[in-house]
Amino acid sequence: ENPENVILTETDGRVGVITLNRPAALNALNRATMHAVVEAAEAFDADPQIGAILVLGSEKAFAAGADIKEMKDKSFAEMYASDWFRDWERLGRVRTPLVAGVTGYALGGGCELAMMADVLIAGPGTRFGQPEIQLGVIPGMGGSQRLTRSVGKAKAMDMVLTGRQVGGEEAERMGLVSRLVDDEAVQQTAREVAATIAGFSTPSAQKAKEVVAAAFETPLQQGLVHERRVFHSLFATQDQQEGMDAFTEKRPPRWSQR
Ligand code: CO8
Repeated sequence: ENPENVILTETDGRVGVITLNRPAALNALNRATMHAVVEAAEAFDADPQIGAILVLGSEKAFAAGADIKEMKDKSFAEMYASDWFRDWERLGRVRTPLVAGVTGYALGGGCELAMMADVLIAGPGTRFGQPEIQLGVIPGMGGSQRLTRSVGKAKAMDMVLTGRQVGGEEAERMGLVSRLVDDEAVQQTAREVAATIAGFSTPSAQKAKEVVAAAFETPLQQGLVHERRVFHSLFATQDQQEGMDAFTEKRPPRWSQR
């Protein structure tokens, strides 16, 4: 396996696409892959031509977790000193909206990576799970926190304590999935959703992501004030003028985007 190829990147219009590419390991997230995903996402985030980032896996596996073989013989001291998984915090700081097209297994770190997306598209055949308890550990890339915030205690405890896999339909009912489509349509739909987002004004898409994400971090009153201030700030952009002029003139807007 060539560490250069653990992911594939391409641009599709204004969408930056990251495809996990370790088919023989069901896209298990080893350090090289984690690093490559984070670097690619940051590069797209810095690129003014990109308005959304799309993360895809393969038909069989979005990602079957952190790489168990890479971790298995590590000591506590090694895990602690290297702060294993800390790189993912950088993905959380990416301002460009992140869409995931999740097909096949999304287990452990794969489920956690999917939950880092702002919009998650899945199909009935997608399988979400936090099976770490079956390995004598617990989720380590945000599973206990992001899953609980998105589906509540009852479902999160069930998944984290039993390791039970949840299919796409149940996951959608639980609130884990933004849109459930046919399995064969997941990647294409995710591409279209990313293209839609990338077609809007970049400042408003980034600010929309920022304020929704803030709802998980802040008390309501503070979040409402933050939203209002960010809303006000968009009146400093050309795109606000253009969007509202276009509506009034009954024509499509021409975004300056960035
Ligand atoms: N890591 C490494 N290799 C993997 C992983 C993984 N997570 N998942 C699959 N593979 C490998 C298999 O070992 C196999 O390799 P080989 O051909 O060399 O034997 C290859 O991928 C194909 O897999 P299978 O033959 O097992 O395929 P099946 O279709 O039979 O089964 C499953 C698919 C059900 C997805 C099965 O592979 C499986 O159960 N995988 C592991 C799922 C799992 O437990 N994931 C959680 C990992 S732990 C984690 O993500 C977070 C840990 C947090 C630790 C906190 C530290 C701070």
